[in-house]
Amino acid sequence: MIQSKSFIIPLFIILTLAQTAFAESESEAEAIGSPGTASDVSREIKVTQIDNMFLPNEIWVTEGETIRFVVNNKGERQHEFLIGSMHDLRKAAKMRRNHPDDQPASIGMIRLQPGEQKEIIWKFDHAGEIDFACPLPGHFKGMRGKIYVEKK
Ligand SMILES: [Cu+2]
Repeated sequence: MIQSKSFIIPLFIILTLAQTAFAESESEAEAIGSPGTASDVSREIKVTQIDNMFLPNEIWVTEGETIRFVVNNKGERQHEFLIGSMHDLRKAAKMRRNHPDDQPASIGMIRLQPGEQKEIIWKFDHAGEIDFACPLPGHFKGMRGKIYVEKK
């Protein structure tokens, strides 16, 4: 009896911890929002890329808004625009450092050549702070920005 109890309790703790970890990663994914559809766009925001900075690098939106980001690369280098949690952005930056020849494609990411303009539509479901960056090697430190999602 005592033996089975001492087995069940640690198992319970492990399951609880696993559940908490899952819930956290799920809420983090939810918090950054998701790709939006053109028909839901409520506002357009222009973002300019230079070598190596975003203008603006602080953006305010309201919870529930779907934004069309019109991104212009006015620099002389290739840049990316990637929306995500700081954890995701760091991971992307590390990947690009380690595999510079890969052509990564992911949700919430666009890559622009000098002079190019591209769009990305994003829906902000939850209030909070979301990061964006250019994760390319040598750019990541300076090319960062924040999106503040304010409560409705
Ligand atoms: Cu860049």
